[in-house]
Amino acid sequence: IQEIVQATVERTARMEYPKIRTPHSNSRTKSIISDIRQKKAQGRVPVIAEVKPASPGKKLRDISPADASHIASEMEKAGAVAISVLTEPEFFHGSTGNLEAVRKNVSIPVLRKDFIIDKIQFDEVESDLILLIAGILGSDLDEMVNIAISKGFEPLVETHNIRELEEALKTKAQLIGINNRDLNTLEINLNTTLELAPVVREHDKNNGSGHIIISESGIHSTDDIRKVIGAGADAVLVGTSIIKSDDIYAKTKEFVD
Ligand code: IGP
Repeated sequence: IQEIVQATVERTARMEYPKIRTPHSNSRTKSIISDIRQKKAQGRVPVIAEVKPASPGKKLRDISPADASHIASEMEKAGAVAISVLTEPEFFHGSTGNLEAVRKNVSIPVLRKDFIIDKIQFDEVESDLILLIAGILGSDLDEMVNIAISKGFEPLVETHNIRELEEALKTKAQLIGINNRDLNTLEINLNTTLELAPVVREHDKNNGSGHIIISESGIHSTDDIRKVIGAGADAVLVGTSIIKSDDIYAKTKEFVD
C-alpha cells in the first residue's frame, strides 16, 4: 500500500490545473441510496460490480475503454446497482478513459475506484461516487469528504478496522465501505464485515442516522453474500469473481438474484 500511495503522490505532483470545471453536473449521484434500498425491498441483492483489469501482482483481464463499456453494460443489464471502475494505472491497470467510457454507456451510478490522496484528483475525471480510503487519508478524511461533496460526488468511505470506522462515522459520508481485504497484507477475511457492520448499526440506532454499508472484496459465492448481508451489509462490491467469469452477465445476475 505504501508503494501505491507513493506512486500516486508522484503522479499527482505532475498534474496541472485546471482539467475540468467543478462542481460537475451530476444528476445521478443522489439516487444510489434509494436504488440500494429499492433493490433490497425487491428481495434482490444490491451489487456494485467492478471493472477491474488487475490487482497488485495479479492480472485479471486486459480492459480497453471499449471493453470496459461493454462489460459495464452487461453488468447493468444483469441488475447491478452501480458500476465501480478502477482508475489507478500502475498497480491495477485502470484508467480514467475506462471510467469515461463506462459512464457514457450506462445509466446507473459509477464509482471511481482509486487512491485519492490529493484534491487535484477530484478534477481529473467525473464520476457519480468516489472512493475515499480512511486508512490512507487519516486526519485529512473529514476535509476530503467535504470537498468531494462540494464538488458533486457521493463519497464512499472505505474502512478496515474499528478505528477507521469511528473516523468514517464522524464525517458527512452516508456510504460506509467495509473492506474485507487488508490493504497491507492483501489478506481477505469476510469476518471483517461481521465485526464492523454491527458497530455501524449500533451507531445509527443511537444517533438516529442511517448509513449504507457496503461489504467490499473477497466475495466469490452466493454463500459469501448471504454471510455479509446477514451481518448487516446493505450491498456488496464484487470485482475479481465477476471479471474472471466467462459470462459477466450470468455471473452478475447470479449474485443479484
Ligand atoms: C473488489 P475483489 O476481491 O472482489 O476483486 O474486490 C474491490 O473491493 C477491490 O478491488 C478494492 C480496491 C480497494 C481496489 C477494495 N478497495 C481500494 C483498489 C483500491
